[in-house]
Amino acid sequence: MIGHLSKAEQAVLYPKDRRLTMVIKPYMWIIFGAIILIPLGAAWIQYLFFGLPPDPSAVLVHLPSEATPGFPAWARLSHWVNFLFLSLIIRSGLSILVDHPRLYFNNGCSPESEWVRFTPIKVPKDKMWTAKEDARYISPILGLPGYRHSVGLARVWHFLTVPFFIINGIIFIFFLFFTNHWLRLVPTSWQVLPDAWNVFVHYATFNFPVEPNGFYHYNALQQLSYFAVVFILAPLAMLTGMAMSPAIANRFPWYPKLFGNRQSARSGHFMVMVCYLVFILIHVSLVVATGLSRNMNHIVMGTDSTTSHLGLYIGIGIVLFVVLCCFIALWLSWHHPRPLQKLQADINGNLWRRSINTFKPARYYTKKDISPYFWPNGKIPEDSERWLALAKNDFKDYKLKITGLVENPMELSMDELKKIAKDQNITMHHCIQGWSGIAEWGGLPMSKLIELVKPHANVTTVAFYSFGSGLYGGVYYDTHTLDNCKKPLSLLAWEMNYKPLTIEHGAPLRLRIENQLGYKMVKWIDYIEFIESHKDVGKGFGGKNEDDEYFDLLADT
Ligand SMILES: Nc1nc2c(c(=O)[nH]1)N[C@H]1C(S)=C(S)[C@@H](COP(=O)(O)O)O[C@H]1N2
Ligand SMILES: [Mo]
Repeated sequence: MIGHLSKAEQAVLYPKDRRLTMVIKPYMWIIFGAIILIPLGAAWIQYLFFGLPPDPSAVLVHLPSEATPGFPAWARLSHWVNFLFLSLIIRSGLSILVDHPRLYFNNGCSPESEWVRFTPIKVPKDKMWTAKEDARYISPILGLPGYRHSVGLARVWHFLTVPFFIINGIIFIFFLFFTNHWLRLVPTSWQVLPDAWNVFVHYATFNFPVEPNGFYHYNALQQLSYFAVVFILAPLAMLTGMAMSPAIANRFPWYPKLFGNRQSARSGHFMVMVCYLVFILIHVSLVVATGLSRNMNHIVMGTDSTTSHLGLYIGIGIVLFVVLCCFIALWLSWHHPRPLQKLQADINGNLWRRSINTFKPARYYTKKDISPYFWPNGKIPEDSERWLALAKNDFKDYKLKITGLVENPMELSMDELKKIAKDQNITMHHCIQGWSGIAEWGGLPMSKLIELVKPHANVTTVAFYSFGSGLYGGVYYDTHTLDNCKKPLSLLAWEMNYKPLTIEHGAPLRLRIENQLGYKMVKWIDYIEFIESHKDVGKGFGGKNEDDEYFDLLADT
């Protein structure tokens, strides 16, 4: 599959160590154990000491008689469309997850504070260990596009699918309430709760309840589960997903707090996925166990035939089609990544440019929020003779060059930069890989620099070039819209957590643009260039990671 890639790319994407594990902290085993064992235990106690409760499926008080039986075409169609989209979303989500294979409940992502890790590696304490090194391999059978550090393309699939998944959901809910089909899905009486419990006691103790014909009725537990998948899981997936956006979190910092914090939102997003998987597993098992052919006639053909196998055959065809789609997605990812990246930019990049990217980051965090740990990323420019020489002398000879389409090109030493102005912000950093951290940053507001150099009227973009190189070699750089550079909190930082910026975090100078993801914040800055379009530099996609790793593009303006 990846045979056409260069040796350097293969070394990153297909490393020697491809072990995947799952190490869960004991306290989380206890919580998960309790969630599973308490209801099971209660069901068994009730069964053993008080006997089996009556089977409510025989009575069905909660299903009003006016509900039309069967599955209209829109319900069947959206069911299968949903299956396709969920396959793509979950598989790409797994690829994103293993790019930072740890989940936490704290913003700072300190090593060993994770409640689960999917890597056998403990973060070494005696050397620099970057988040990129920490990324894990996932088989393309599970992940889309799979392999290692393919988060750019995984995001392309995740975000290409999400709008259509949402539209499909909206269409489904629209039809649901415009017909009386909703009566089948939405409980109309609280009686559904005790009934669902009674059904659960039956299942849990292997006294299988009377199976209502799903064409006419669901049992109470079934109805509650379907209701929860549509009206609880799907919205939770979207809301926790949004809590991970830097543009949203740094403009409305209260928002991720609805879920605890940014990392518990990420953990929640993962748990929603687990709930979907558990639901799919039980749903499919029961569809098979309670009359596969008949059930498939319901959801494929919309008929209640017990003799025909047509629904089953077509259903198998649909499943094979979804598998084929997953293969095509994989093939496209590895053979035609660029058009995918552009398509995603055309759809979401434009959508976001007009919506969340207009948000102005706000000052919100205080000293006590500063994370005790901050993951480092990127390659220290040890292969740059110029940077090494400057570092040796503590950057006393460093001069920041500002060139391009400006009235006043400049070369400024650190002392000169510091004399212009200084601003300090405490903000949350969002790495595309999934980790975050809160830190104080001190430095020159980009807006002040822009005032000094006076860009020409045709400038739309500012490019920042590093002394360091990218993952596959070549100068690391990234671009930002002039508009984003002028936003409050956009800084050329020489200070982190009230101390001079360390080598690890980008000395002598690094960028902070707080509505953007981490990879856009160039460290070890060499020079700055004001340009007409990001297409004029590098390979023309707006940054080193955009060029080489298909990270999110800035939308064309
Ligand atoms: N020159 C350079 N700058 C870079 C990178 C890099 O690889 N090279 N990585 C980026 C990424 S992906 C992130 S998340 C942040 C990390 O900043 P930190 O090391 O201070 O946490 O730096 C960004 N700036
Ligand atoms: Mo990052």
